[in-house]
Amino acid sequence: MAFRAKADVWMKGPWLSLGGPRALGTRAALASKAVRPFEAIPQSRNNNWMRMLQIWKEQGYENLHLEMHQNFQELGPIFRYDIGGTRRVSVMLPEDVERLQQVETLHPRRMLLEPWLAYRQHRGHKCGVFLLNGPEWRFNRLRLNPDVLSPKAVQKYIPRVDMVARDFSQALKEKVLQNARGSLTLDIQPSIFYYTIEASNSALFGERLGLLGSNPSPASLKFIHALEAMFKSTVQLIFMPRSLSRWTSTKTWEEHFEAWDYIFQYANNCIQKIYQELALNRPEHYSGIMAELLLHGDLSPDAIKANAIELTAGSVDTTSFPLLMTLFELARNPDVQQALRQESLAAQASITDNPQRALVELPLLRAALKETLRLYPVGLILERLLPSDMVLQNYHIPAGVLKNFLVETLNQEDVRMVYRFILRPTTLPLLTFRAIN
Ligand code: 1CA
Repeated sequence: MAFRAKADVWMKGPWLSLGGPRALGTRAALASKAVRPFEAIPQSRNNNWMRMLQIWKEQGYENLHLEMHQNFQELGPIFRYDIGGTRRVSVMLPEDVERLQQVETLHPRRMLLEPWLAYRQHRGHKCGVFLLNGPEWRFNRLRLNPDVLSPKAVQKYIPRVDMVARDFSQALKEKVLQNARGSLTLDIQPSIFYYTIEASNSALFGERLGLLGSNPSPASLKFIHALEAMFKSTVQLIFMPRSLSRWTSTKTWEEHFEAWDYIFQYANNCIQKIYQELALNRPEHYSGIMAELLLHGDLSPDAIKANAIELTAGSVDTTSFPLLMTLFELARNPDVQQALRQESLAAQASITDNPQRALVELPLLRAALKETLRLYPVGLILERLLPSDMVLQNYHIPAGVLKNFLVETLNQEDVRMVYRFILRPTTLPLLTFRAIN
């Protein structure tokens, strides 16, 4: 069952009136009532042990998103449950998320991601921002911002991403034109993975891998498989205490470590090359995020490496699936596709002169990408450990470019999504790319 179809039902939930425009008034009315204790929050019926057994048996938890959805439908906009001895509360209304953000301190804390941490501890590697909490997180984050996330940094690497996007589009066009009917029907997923790896490698390390040609590189193929194995084993391990899983899931731990070993080896290889080149001479031009970080020297080489690994591993699936799903939605919503094409044709000249303008001159494309992320969120949950007690829903919560192509599909059915730490489509209908000018 598709996530989107489910989302439609959500919107019709009777309690959702709370989240409408009258939400503030409703909240004011609620505030006059006595705050109810934590224990009064509706509790998910799912049994902890049964869940662990099921994950162990099925080697995954592919329907987590559907279960969450069902819980919200049955229990309302807030519910609680226990996983591995930790009390958790799930909320989904924007007003509740807003209030959570308001109590956030300079040092927001997330749950520890045990399997990922265990790997790093065991191999003696440092953690990057994704796995850090507290002051250490802030220290790293503040030093990464200027070269990774700031608008100035983004402006610097956009031309590199733009170049890869143009090459990708060109390679696709050549394949389309080789065919007699001027169209190409394929499962585009593997090509998209190569595109995102190529783009990310270019922005991070200033190096082109040449993945857009006709022969896939064995190293990158292995890298993609390792990511897949890492995500799959993550889910098999996160819902069980380590003390238990080390006995019940030895093989899964082995697979998890083996997958990370390859991911680290792959990323290290990229990092080593840039170390050596920077040691030999200082580049005259901008040569990617990593070079900037190393030259600025605000973070230690080990910390830069830890964060570079997260960026390398974290930039593949998180960008590939949204792009894939955007193409799919455009294929089955031809009117929207037409409108996007008009927009990019109008902006073409300006963006060719100045790739940075893509960020401001394509508002419809931007909205389409955001809509894809709403329909098919890569990440299912955003979590925080509460820094202080608070009240939610009147319950007390204690501390703790694609141009010149037409994309078509025969498939109008929704796509089934599965949770493998990232939310991803199981299978995809064939897409047909047709040359239109
Ligand atoms: C973190 C760094 C890394 C790999 C990835 C890819 C998967 C991402 C990771 C990261 C961040 C957290 C995400 C996860 C998919 C689901 C998850 C977005 C970018 C969440 C957690 O080495 O949504 O709430």
